Order: sequence, then structure tokens, then C-alpha cells
Amino acid sequence: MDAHQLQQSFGIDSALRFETHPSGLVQGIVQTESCDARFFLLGGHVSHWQPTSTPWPVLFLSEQSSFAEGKPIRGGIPLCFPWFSAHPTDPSQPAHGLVRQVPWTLLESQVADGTVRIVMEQFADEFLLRCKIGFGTILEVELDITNRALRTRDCEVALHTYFDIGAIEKVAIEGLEEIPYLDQLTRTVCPAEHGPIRFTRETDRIYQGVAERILLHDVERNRSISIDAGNSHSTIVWNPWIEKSKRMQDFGDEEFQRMCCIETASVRDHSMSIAPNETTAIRVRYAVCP
Ligand code: TA6
Repeated sequence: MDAHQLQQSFGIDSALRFETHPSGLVQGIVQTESCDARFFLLGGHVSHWQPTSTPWPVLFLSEQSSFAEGKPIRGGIPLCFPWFSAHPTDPSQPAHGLVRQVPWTLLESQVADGTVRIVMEQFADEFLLRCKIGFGTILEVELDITNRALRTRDCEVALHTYFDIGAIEKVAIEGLEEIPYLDQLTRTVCPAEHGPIRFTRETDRIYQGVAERILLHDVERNRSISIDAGNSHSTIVWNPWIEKSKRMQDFGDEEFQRMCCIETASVRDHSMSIAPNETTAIRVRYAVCP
């Protein structure tokens, strides 16, 4: 469906409208008393969310991002499924799975209690995915995964969220202190650090455990973001730092200073195992704390 058809079928007054982005992609635009937000049908991708209570976006979006089918959008909330990072056996497969670079189908839109809610759908590798998003003073994302195969299947999933921050060297992340992690750079398992995470170099860690609540403290902006996950057994923390940023075509050399990824996931030995016709959900809620 093009923007006009989506507008006819799913537009909601001034709260939700559809436009054609300069790239040619169709974009949903949310504007309410509680927040501004944007999403693309490409990848089922939330690209912007800013509650009216805060002067900065909560989600980071690279100024050099691609916006084209077959390519991921650099920022917002990429949906990684049914594998995380490189394919485990086939290097010809795209990083982070099959669904972040293809168009999803919009099924529903509604507004209730000041929150705009949408449902987008995708079918990939014998799994049916439904992404349910609530755009309000809180951002709610739920990914429902149904196994349509006749056998139990394992899969990895990650809501690969990019957060917009004021200054990376002043960031602290609380909530993962007691959880051991796999360092993706050294391929080593590391013990819990018993202290907040701070960034001083390229950081790429898979924390394998359930985190009750994660707090991202953006000291430069005197703002904290709460991350409350549901049915997530992994959390990935990533910042590319200087050298990797230079190697990324769709990311500015200095943009590592204004972002970090905290990804709600279930990956590696904490992958999901889903029986035939069973549905499993992973969900997360973001809020700005004063
Ligand atoms: O989630 C961290 C990570 O796996 C990093 O290793 C880095 O590759 C990042 O994802 C971005 O991956 P992408 O395929 O979007 O460039």
C-alpha cells in the first residue's frame, strides 16, 4: 500500500498520518499531546519517539542511515529475527536475520487514552511475527512470534534499540551489575562487574540473564531512560566507538558519542524454543525519568 492508501485505511485525524519519506519509503507519523513518533513499514521499524515532556529524542537515528528495501535503517528499533548478528552457519545470509530489511504489513491502528497503537505483521522462515507498538508517554513494543512449522524450532530475537544521548563518556547503565556477559569482541565469558556500565572503548556485550529494570543515565542531559523488559533473557550493550564507526558507511564517524544500544533480546544459549503453533512474545517499555 502507498501512503495515500495507508492514510485512507489507517490514518487517525492528526494523531496518525502517512507520508512518503524523501527516500520513497512510506512513513507513519504520530503527533499527539503525549509524544511525537515515526515508523517505517520497512522492517516494522520505529525510527523516532520523543515524549512531549523531554526536549530530545529518546531514539537515535543516524544522519547517514540508508532508507531502502534490502538495507537496514541505522537507528531506532531494528527487529532482529530469527538470528542475532551473523548467521550461525551461512555467511551469505544478512546480519541480524531476515525481517529488518523487508516491508511489513500494517494490520491495525487505533488511539486510546492518548496512546496511538499499531500492529504490523511479517512472515519469515515459517514464523509469523506481529509487532504491537504503543506510542504514548511510554513507548511499548511487543513482538509476538508464532511457530507455523510442524516441529519445535529455536530462534533468536533482539529489539536492537538505539538510544540518543548527550555524551557517551558521561553515560552510566544500571541494572546489569550482577549478570555475567559474553564479550563479543574477545569472545570470552566475563563475570558480573557489580557496578554500572560505562563506555570508554568499543563495547559489544551479551548479558545472559533476566534484568528486572535497566536505567540508562544520560548525565549530560540530566535525563534517565527506564527499560522494562518482559520475557527477555539476554541484553546486548553496544557502542562502536571510534574505529568501528569509521568503518560503518551508514553511520557518522562522530555519532558514537551520541548513542548507545541497549537491546532487549533472547539469544545464543538463551534463544527461544517454540513448539508448533505456539506463540511466544518478547516485550519492552521505555519511559523518560525526570
Ligand atoms: O548488537 C551489537 C551488534 O551485533 C554489533 O556487533 C554490531 O554489528 C551491531 O550489532 C550492528 O550490526 P549491523 O548489522 O546493524 O551493522
